[in-house]
Amino acid sequence: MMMRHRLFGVVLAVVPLLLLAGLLVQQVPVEAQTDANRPRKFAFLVGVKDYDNRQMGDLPNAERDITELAKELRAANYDEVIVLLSSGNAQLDGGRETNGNPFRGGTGTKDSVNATGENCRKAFEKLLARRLTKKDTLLIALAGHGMLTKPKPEAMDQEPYFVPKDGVLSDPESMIAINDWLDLLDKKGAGTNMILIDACRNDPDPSRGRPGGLDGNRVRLPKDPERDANSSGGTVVFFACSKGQKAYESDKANGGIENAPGGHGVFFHFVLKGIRGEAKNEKTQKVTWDRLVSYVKEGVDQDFETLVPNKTKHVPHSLGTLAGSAEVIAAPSLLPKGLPKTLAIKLSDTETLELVLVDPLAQPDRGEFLMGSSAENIALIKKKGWPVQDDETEHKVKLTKPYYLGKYEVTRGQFSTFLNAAGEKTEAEEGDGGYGWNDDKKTHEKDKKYTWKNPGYRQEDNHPVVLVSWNDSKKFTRWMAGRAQLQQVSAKLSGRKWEFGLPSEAQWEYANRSPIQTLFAHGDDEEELANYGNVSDGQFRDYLGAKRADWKGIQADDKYVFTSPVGSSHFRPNRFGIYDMTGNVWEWCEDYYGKYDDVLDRDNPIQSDKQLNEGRVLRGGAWGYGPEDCRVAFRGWFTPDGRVGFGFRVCLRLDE
Ligand SMILES: [Ca+2]
Ligand SMILES: [Ca+2]
Repeated sequence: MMMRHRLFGVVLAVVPLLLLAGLLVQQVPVEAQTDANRPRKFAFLVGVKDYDNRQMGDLPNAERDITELAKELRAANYDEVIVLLSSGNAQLDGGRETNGNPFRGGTGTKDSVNATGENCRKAFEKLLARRLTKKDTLLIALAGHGMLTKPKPEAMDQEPYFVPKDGVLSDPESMIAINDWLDLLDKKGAGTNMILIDACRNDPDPSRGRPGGLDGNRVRLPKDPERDANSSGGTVVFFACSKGQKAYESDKANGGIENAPGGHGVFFHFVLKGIRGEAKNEKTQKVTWDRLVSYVKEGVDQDFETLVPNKTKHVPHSLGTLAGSAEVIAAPSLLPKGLPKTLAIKLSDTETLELVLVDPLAQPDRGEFLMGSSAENIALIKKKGWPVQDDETEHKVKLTKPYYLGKYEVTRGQFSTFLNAAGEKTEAEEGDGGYGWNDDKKTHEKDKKYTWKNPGYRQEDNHPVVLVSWNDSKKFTRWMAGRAQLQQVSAKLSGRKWEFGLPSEAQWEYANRSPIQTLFAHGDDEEELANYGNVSDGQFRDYLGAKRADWKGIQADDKYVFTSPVGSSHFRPNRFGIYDMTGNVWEWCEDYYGKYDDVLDRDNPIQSDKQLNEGRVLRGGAWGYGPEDCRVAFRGWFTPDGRVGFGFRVCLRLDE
């Protein structure tokens, strides 16, 4: 366990300190084209999560509904996407503050995070002042509370309102009058106006004694123009529920993205799934309004009980029809294209290697993340009294291709299957052994007797293989490729090109971090590591006895002194369902070790050029290492012939 200084420390010291300023990747927004004859697409989206008026309950998922919708529309090249929110909810953007602006980039948009009534009205008027034409499309989405004015003797006097962040229920002027906006759309709107409203999650003022909030029964659509065969467009509204009903949110609603954090309104969950491809016409690759409406209605009807048990189902209500087949979104391509979530490659009659799909583009951060250690994390590292490394410069990385990572570290049983089948030996076996554990001295030492068969501590076949060099692990992945080919893995991957190897450092870090920017994959508390991975822990401390003066680790007991079986039930998997990325054994990565700045400005970075030396990257820490080395950004390295307590996990890379 004292290897760090010996193996990593010396050469780390010669890595020059990188200058952060030079590494920031500038993202230049793409200017929208301004061809006057081209049909344009606009979106106006409002999500209110926190209300100034405490009388109105917060709606935890209303903003997420809107921000996720905004991402999809931008990805589909809407010309302008205007977003108003009630807060700069940092969690919506991969957990990072972005100067109060939850989006970076996009197409010529500026978001306000302040969805007050005045801001909403001003932004809406400004949009309508842009001389929308008959060819243009405008999509409006409102997620928050809604209300009807107090019932009067003449029931038709009730007016429907959307409640902005600062809405005062007794003052209709402070709110957004849906019918006024429809009048405006009639005069100055686009040719096609599509409106999604989920503003009936509950009545904001329960004392008023009315069930449900806003529904479609008081909405006055613009008069349907006389239509001929060539006409198109119109104005349509789609409400989350029907009269008197309550709409619900669900933490299980993920908008169609597996493992997405948080939840959605049930209505927007299906809207998102629909525009992410579920409601598309396979032939035209478009999601039209009509298809979306029927998809959402059907989805809510079928899955409501699963998403919201023991509540009364709500029925989405659509008003109006569009002439022609107006599209909401064209060519949605965000859901994984038929890629299986897991793959299993048989190595022998008894050994199978399981892989888990990591599809960055299908994640909420769309594959964009900050690799390395933030200033905030460095401050935390210092506060904990751990050494600050100079090779973790924070930088933006974008992963655009799906990949499969081993669900577990490669086991001893799997590795011996390979050696037997391929007639291979490891470098330690052929050469002068490797570093193993001396139980008497309670330290690692180099000796000919140490190989993967004998690391100096007891291992079963389901433990991770150790004392394999980078070269050994590459041989294993080449053999795996042959096995996968025989098992026709290409057919399972829709004929896409693939290759087997080790994960790149970026792929490794993304799979263990997204969308979290904390020190560890689970958070910042090192003692919690005992639930996520096998590290140097209280049990190891006690085992060391007299040697414990040198000990570094967590006080908690993680149940294992040396390696643990892969995927042990003591440890939880990470967000992608992958086990032991933190701790157990160090994992070789494909990259040469070096400065990060050689791979900047590249999507899907991988350091394939030698920098300092032959060293290859190792990640994740191990059973004998303290929490400072098991951080998600920590980078170890060793020469490719190194055989120490290192193991690996395989990666199947797809080329698109
Ligand atoms: Ca341990
Ligand atoms: Ca590991």
